[in-house]
Amino acid sequence: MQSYENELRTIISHFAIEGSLVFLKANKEGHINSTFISTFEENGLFRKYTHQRINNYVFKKPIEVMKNISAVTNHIRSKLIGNFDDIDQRCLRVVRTREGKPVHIDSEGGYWRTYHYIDNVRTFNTIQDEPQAYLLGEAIGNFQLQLSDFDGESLYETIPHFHDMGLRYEQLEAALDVNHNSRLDLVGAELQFLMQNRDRGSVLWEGMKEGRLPIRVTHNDTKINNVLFSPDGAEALCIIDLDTVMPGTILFDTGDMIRTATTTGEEDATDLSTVSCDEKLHKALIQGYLSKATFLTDLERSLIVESGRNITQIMAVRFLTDFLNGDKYYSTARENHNLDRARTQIRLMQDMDAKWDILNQSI
Ligand code: GN1
Ligand code: MG
Repeated sequence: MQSYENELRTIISHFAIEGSLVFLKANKEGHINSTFISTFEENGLFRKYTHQRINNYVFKKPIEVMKNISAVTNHIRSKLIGNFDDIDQRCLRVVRTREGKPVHIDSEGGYWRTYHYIDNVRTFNTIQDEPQAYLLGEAIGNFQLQLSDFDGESLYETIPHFHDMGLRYEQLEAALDVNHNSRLDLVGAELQFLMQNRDRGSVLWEGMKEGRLPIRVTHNDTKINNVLFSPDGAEALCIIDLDTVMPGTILFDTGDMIRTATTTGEEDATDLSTVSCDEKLHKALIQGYLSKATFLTDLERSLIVESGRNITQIMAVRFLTDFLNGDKYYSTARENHNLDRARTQIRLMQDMDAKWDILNQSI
């Protein structure tokens, strides 16, 4: 970060923040955007901010991303006002530029945004126990409930066809031709498994496109570490990473929460024996979710367990695709990082299949 620090300071100076910058550090969480945390001091008071360079390889229209986020956070805030006195712990707050814009464009054309940093919270990469799984489910259900009266039509589709399984398979097929560094040699079993499971994967996207599943406002990235908990872990306070808030089926959100909150291993574990779907966490998670998601249709309810397997599948396909493309999309920290990620997702799918009847008792 050293060499970059001066440029970063210039970028930050464009945002409407009072006081002087006293500390800056990089944050390595997240696979997509580059993130930095600053501390400002003003009259002896310290405040922290999150600065992110929006990845415009992934998000082609960063300004639309920020318009969505402003609209959605304003809506959620309106629900919190009068009910909580710590609203800034429970909803992201955008800091605009000194010209009043949600994004600053730097000299290289990079798109930057700033939020108030939400301090005194904890995140988890795996769930610790059933009460925590319940809290997480409740938080995702509550997020959807808060947005259930929001006009989804007014949102931009920040990544079109994001959860379109058919398209994701086409992208995988195209990546077979790229075959970066002959990586195909390493993925025979994974590819075979994913191809065998291709048809089953279309159920959510097609159900939505064909009008059987209602379109609602969805987060689309409800992985567990996008939920901020209180320091003691006893309360799920805030859902962050609103980049992919778009119209969609709520099953995309139940799916990603199941994928990330019921697994016993890390998303990039290299020891696959650590990866399994914990049926007790699964049940608690879904019960927590259902306690808030009172708006579901019968078909939505009946597909919740399938959604967990489905979103795990789409992530397996996407990670494998990026591996074959030479790691263009997700940040990686080691040679076979995306392959390791694809393998954990496949292992999780297989374990879900093995436990299918038990998992269906969670509803
Ligand atoms: C990416 O931004 P981050 O790291 O929360 C990805 C999600 C995946 C996730 C897998 C815009 O999310 O779709 O589920 O990685 N986001 C985008 O960990 O592609
Ligand atoms: Mg994200």
